[in-house]
Amino acid sequence: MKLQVKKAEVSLDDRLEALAEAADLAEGRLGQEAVDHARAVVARAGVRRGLSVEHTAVALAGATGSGKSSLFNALSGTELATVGVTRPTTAKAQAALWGAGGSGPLLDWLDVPLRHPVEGDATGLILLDLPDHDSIELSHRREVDRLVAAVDLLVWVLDPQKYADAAVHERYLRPLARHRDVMVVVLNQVDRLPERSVKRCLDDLRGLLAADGLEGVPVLGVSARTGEGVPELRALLDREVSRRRAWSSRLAADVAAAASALWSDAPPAPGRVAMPEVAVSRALTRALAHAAGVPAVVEAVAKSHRHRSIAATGWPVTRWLRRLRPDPLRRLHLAKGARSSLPAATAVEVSAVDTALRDVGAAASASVPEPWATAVRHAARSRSDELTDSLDRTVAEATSGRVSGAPRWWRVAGTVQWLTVAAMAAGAIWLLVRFALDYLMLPGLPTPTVGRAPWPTVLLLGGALAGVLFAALCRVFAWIGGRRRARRAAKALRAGIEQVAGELIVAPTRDELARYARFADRVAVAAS
Ligand SMILES: Nc1nc2c(ncn2[C@@H]2O[C@H](COP(=O)(O)OP(=O)(O)OP(=O)(O)O)[C@@H](O)[C@H]2O)c(=O)[nH]1
Ligand SMILES: [Mg+2]
Repeated sequence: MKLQVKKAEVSLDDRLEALAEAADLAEGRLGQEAVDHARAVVARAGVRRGLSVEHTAVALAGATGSGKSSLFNALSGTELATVGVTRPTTAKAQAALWGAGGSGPLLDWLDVPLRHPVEGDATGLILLDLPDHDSIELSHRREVDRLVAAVDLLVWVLDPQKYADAAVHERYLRPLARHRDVMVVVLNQVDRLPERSVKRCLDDLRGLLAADGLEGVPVLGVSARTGEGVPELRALLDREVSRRRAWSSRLAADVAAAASALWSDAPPAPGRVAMPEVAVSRALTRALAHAAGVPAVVEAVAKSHRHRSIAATGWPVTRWLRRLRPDPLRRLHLAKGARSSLPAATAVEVSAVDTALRDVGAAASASVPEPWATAVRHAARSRSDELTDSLDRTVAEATSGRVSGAPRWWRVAGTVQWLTVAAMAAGAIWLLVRFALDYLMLPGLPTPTVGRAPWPTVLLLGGALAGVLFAALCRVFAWIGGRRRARRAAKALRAGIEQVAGELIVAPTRDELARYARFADRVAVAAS
């Protein structure tokens, strides 16, 4: 994949900052080793740039007997390094310094106490003779690894017998593929090869290096014994040292390598990460609503309205019976903070929520590579244990106030009902008075009639009939009103549930996606 960020545009500072942020963003998402490595690179870079940038630390690294110490002596024109026949010979690194002034802290940091200023131009070259990387001594290998990770320029000293050894290619050269700008490979002991084989050997070595991802790395044939190729190598090193860029190229290569370790595959170009829209789906709202007992609550809202409507507008003769029954909504105990009497979500409801959560995670992570996709899926359910309480609270809030609030027509209808009772009572009393007078054989009162029906009878029966019929009419209105209230309650509940889902499910998912997008952007900048 081609990177959009051009090398020249991003400074080392910016890349280090990007790597540090990428490591922080990757914490807990990616392997801890890669995260720690990135942080170590940032820390090491911080130290190296604070030390002498006038000096370039060049290490001669290679297998035992390849001739590192011999080459060290040949390059420095000294006999400082011990060249031995017993293997391994060099146990501790030592340094030859061309222009020692100010190099102390750098060599302290490199932890190389053996230092030898040499005659010649004060170029700023610090040449290090390393122990053998393939040593039987663990301390040698440690010393090599430490310095290979820290120096500014690496010279790999190979020899005709062992230049193809897997050890150096697999352990060092291939992992350092990003460091090709700060690497030189020499084939030492070419004096031991017949002249016609030298070129073939060098070509073979170049082929192996290309397979390591190190195409274009300078490859020189030299002989520490005869001095062949040594001036060329020295000139190449002097050129690099005079540019005073090896230290920053090395750090840039470290940053790039650490960034690609954070991103196991090739990083995408910044801004290219497709961010899916995460929203509260209908399926999710429905699943949460069912789990929270919304259908039961909505039904109770309708029933409660009808219950109270009948209690207020029903036939007064029988409606007191209604008052003995509890309000269906109050019976659910939905008050805030209290434990409601709603039945707990069934297994089917719980698994429906689970499926809906998984769907949200799957949709959000579809275009995200692993292991970030797993992190996004986890984020979708990271707060799911808060769902039950939050939904209970939302249901309580959305239904509070729905038990009170009587429509004005209830009072009018109630008054009308009392008028029918009053008519009934008047008729009854009138009839009773008539009955009493009759019983006492007193002269009766005149009884006016409506058509042929006497008034007291009309009042009694008419009142009763009117009351019952009016109560029936009120029931129709109560039913309609109940339905309307239930609809309103359902809407409020849905809005509340959508809010809970937004807060507890969608927001953490979006946050994780944003974190991933920022990470991808930072890694691309660091790896550029
Ligand atoms: N013929 C030939 N022999 C060489 C050359 N360079 C080194 N040698 C010999 O190879 C042997 C090992 O050389 P050293 O310089 O000690 O090798 P080294 O890489 O420092 O070895 P360690 O310190 O054990 O890692 C010595 O006997 C050298 O004389 C060369 O260019 N040609
Ligand atoms: Mg040696």
